[in-house]
Amino acid sequence: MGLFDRLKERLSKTREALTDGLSGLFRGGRPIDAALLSEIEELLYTSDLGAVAAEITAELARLHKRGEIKGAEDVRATMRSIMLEKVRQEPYEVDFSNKPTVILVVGVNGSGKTTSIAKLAARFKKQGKSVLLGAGDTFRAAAADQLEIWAQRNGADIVRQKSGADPAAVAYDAVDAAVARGIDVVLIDTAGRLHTQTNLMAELDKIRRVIERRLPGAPHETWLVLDGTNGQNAIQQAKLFTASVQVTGLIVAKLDGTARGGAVFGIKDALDLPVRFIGTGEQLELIEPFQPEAFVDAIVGGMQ
Ligand SMILES: Nc1nc2c(ncn2[C@@H]2O[C@H](COP(=O)(O)OP(=O)(O)OP(=O)(O)O)[C@@H](O)[C@H]2O)c(=O)[nH]1
Ligand SMILES: [Mg+2]
Repeated sequence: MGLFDRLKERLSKTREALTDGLSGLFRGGRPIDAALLSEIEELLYTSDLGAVAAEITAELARLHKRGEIKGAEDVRATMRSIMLEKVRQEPYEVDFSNKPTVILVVGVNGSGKTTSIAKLAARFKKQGKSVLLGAGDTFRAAAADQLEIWAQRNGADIVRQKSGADPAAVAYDAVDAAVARGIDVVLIDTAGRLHTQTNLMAELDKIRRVIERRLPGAPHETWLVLDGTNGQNAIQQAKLFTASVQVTGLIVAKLDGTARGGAVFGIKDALDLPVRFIGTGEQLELIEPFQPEAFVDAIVGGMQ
């Protein structure tokens, strides 16, 4: 299966909710009028596309007045262009020019940090990079164990300490080991935390400072992992999180399964941060760079 087909397949629930709903509304050659437009708006809301619903409906009404909306295909094309506008961002490739490139991964509890790190490790390995994982979640012993299993499976190195150790010390050791071993990429896991836990937020700051002390300029990226199934809640948490931690990009996990693909639109609307990767399942290979066009096409179908 090609990468785009896989993305389509993983996001099929979101797409089907939308496109099946749309064909349902147009069944029987129903004319386009105010009632139909408001049903389209409703459909967007029920398909978890509330973040683009108002804009799409306003644009449809405007085009309809000018006689430019003839049927479902025109509606879909309008949806596509507004969705694209919403998620547009500069093309991006991970910059591996720093050796090691240090990536710190943060987020609230259970958002998908450790899983995303394992997936990224597998991905970077496949790209020929040597990878070292820093088990900075020393809060739960199980977290480092989980990471160690992933590391073994991926052929990555891991630096861990006993549970309860200072996460900043683990981060320091990880970067130190990566420098000594000539490793390309260091991914540093952290324990889940809420923005209200002041001491834990300060701990993130300490982790950053200690990494920077060992390797000036590092961490080169700090990625905030959001749980795509958490909707408004995830957005609210992310706003508060990014107010106290310097984040360079987002990973939106768990876009598969339920019809939650639309979460990305709300996230892009609310946060002025690029989405770097999306997680579309529990398996190791189910992480993809976020590419606006492919993403929108997977949700609403491509140009015909
Ligand atoms: N369906 C699906 N599940 C995911 C995805 N990413 C992570 N998960 C699941 O989400 C749950 C939490 O993932 P973790 O990676 O442990 O989350 P975490 O942020 O490290 O959690 P804490 O360390 O406890 O804060 C696990 O059951 C994962 O399998 C994804 O893209 N899709
Ligand atoms: Mg974790």
